[in-house]
Amino acid sequence: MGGVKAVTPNCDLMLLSPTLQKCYTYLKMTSRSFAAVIQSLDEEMRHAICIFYLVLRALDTVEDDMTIPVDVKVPMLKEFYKNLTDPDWRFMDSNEKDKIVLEDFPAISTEFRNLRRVYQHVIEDICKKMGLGMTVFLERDVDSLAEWDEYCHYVAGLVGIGLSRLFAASELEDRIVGQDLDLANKMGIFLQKTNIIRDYLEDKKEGREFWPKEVWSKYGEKLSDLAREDKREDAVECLNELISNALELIPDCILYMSRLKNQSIFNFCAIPQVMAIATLERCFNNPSVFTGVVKIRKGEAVKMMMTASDLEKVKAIMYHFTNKIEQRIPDGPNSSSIRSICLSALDQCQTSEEFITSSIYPPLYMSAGMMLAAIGYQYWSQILGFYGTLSESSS
Ligand code: IN0
Repeated sequence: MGGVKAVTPNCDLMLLSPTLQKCYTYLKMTSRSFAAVIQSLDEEMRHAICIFYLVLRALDTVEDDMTIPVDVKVPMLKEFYKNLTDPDWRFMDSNEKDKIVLEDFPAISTEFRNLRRVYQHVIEDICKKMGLGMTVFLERDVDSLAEWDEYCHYVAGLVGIGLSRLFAASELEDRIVGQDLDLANKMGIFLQKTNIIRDYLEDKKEGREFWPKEVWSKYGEKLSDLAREDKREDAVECLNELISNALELIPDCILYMSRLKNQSIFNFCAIPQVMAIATLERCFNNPSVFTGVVKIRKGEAVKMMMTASDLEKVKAIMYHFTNKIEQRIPDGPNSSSIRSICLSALDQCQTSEEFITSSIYPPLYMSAGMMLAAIGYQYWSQILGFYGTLSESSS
């Protein structure tokens, strides 16, 4: 039951220093379900990634805060990495939901300085590059697809690069994992493109635009036009084109994951990836993206987290959702290019019979009972406890 072990934290919080305990408390407050996945990482990696996650969350909270004037925000982002070595730096003027990580940044920076030097170097370097990169897009829109990749590189690709260097530095993974920066970057870009696609409406409400103009300008005068009722058909065509752009990354993400040897690192990487493909499948050809929130159901999410425990199973999940997309491609100007992208992804997801989707994804009416019988109530209650806050909107 690799999947079950995967989400069962195996560290005793009470044994940690008070500041580290605070860090794990903030982790749970900010990342909800993902905190359990971080806590189940092997000892060697766990604290470094917890701190990395919180530092990134702090940086992201500054970037997101529309109440900070741009002339204040730009130097704050550029110099953010310096806060890691300043025991006193904190920021009390944020109104964002995760402001706690800025208000009690000294707890995080204290634990940062307790990490091994190699880990500190990686985290500091990524912070420096990300802070600088974020400022580029405060003053510039995402126009071309190349710029879409560039923006996603700054906010998520760099995370993939940093994580991969941490994995390699821990020696739990081969050096190649920390050296192949292109693949590490793509892991992050895949997650971020999925977020941007899913969050169209939420970002629109907050006056933020992350869909690339090169694509949406084919379907409307302004990006916000895509939310208009009379534009639904164009909007969905645009949505599908962006989803197919994200799907192009699947083969490289699989290649990245195929290099991972450590079970806890594999789970940590695979869980967000399978969530992303499920989210893309939900969004594909779905006009609800322009009218409300599209999220995967809690039951579905839990099932995937438990299943994403080895490469064959991850491939089977990817196959399952890409196949569902492929079956739903509507006729239109992009249908043949979307189809060929799906087919290349499906090709990379070929796996042995025993893992094909019908066994991983039995019909809904059977799955609950089968899963309960298979793994027992004890595990379910534990996992559902951790993931109890996931996607309240459904299931
Ligand atoms: C992440 C990534 C993440 C995890 C594992 C490997 C990665 C490789 C490359 C890039 C990112 C990788 O995963 C988290 C997942 C997460 O936070 N999920 C949320 C759900 C949600 O929709 O927000 C949850 O509460 O479960 C992630 O999304 N990001 C992230 C941030 C820091 C770190 Cl250390 C790892 C954010 C982002 C922007 C995609 C990089």
